[in-house]
Amino acid sequence: MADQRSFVLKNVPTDEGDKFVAALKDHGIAGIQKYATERLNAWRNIPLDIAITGESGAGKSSYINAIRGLKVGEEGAAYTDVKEATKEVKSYEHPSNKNLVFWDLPGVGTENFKRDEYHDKVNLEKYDFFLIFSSERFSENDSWLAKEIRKMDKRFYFVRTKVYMDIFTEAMSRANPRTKEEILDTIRADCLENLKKQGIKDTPVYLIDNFMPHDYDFSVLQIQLIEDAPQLKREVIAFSIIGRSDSIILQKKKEMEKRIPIISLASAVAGAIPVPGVGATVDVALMVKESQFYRDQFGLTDDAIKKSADMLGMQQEELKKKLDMKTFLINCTQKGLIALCREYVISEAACEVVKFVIPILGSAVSGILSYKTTSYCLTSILEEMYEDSGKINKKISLHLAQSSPV
Ligand SMILES: Nc1nc2c(ncn2[C@@H]2O[C@H](COP(=O)(O)OP(=O)(O)OP(=O)(O)O)[C@@H](O)[C@H]2O)c(=O)[nH]1
Ligand SMILES: [Mg+2]
Repeated sequence: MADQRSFVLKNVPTDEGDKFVAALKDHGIAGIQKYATERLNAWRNIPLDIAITGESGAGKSSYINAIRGLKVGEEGAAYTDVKEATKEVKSYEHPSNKNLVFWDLPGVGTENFKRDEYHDKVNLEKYDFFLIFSSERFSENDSWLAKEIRKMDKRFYFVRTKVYMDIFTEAMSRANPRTKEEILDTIRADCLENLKKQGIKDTPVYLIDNFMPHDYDFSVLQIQLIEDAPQLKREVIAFSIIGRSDSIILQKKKEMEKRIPIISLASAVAGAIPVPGVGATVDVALMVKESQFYRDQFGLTDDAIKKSADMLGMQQEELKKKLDMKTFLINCTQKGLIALCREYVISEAACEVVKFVIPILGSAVSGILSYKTTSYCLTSILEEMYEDSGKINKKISLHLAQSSPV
């Protein structure tokens, strides 16, 4: 039995295999289950502190509200104003992950936060990562901040806000307004040029508007945060961000795909529910939990669908029907998933696995079949939900493009 399990562990396509073998050796099957659950939830316990800094009025607090989906006046929203608003450092936990913390810093260079006191007053040392915000022309305070962060050997991105206003103002003020792309190119080139003058050449610049999170570089910025973080921190951001853009859901899908081998492995060695008709058992409870996680991540829960439908001025059911969403046909209960597993087990792909391994392995085949079954099932559900989420994105983008005045 132990040999068979080791065989399964060594032959599954995951770099987590050795850790599972160690857990099995030390604590038996219970060790495997425990390790899998801990590994799947590890991202929830990794702290990541992101400082939002820049001059007063740049839109720092508004950005925090935008990523948390809140408006000033709603419970938990950051206070913003047309005059200096944030007078002390305040932290905002991400609604879906309390360890991902955005720190709303007061503006640099004001009477209350003079530049030479700023570093100590806001304790710049304590953050993992910085976003420097600016809303107009690149300022001396911006370059001072960039250099200060560099001195600590930490990373930052430069974020230019209120770009919708720039485009709007251009249309109002010029006889021959430049195109949206020309204006954005000009702003970007100016920021990069100014950073270069400070000897900073490799810092990305993102152009956003806090009130249009579906547009400009808003979601590109969130994706970049994920890509630049090390694996576990990457999971923290990918699974915490709320976003409807294609790039965000793709990033989420990529991170969720990496979890499938872990779950399949746990299912192969410790699955207890038999798939009728074959000698495979699966950990269906783990699969149910994971498919609910997908639904949550892709904005396909009832609440999330309602929000999207409201935005589009539709009823939930109308939206599901119009987009021909398949997700809701998947029955993510224990019974529903077992039926889906069975579909795989009687498919040709599974027969191939059986034919190939039975002569060599004898009864170890059940572990492999369980692994493949779980993996197939989760991959199909993930794919289906990803597609449905993409359909909603497309519909919303179209709707926003049609209702934008510029
Ligand atoms: N049009 C537009 N207005 C914005 C944007 N971001 C912020 N604002 C407005 O700009 C003003 C200042 O925004 P805040 O978010 O309070 O700026 P802050 O950087 O937090 O300022 P301090 O707290 O004083 O440091 C508010 O009136 C916001 O509504 C944006 O992207 N577009
Ligand atoms: Mg503020």
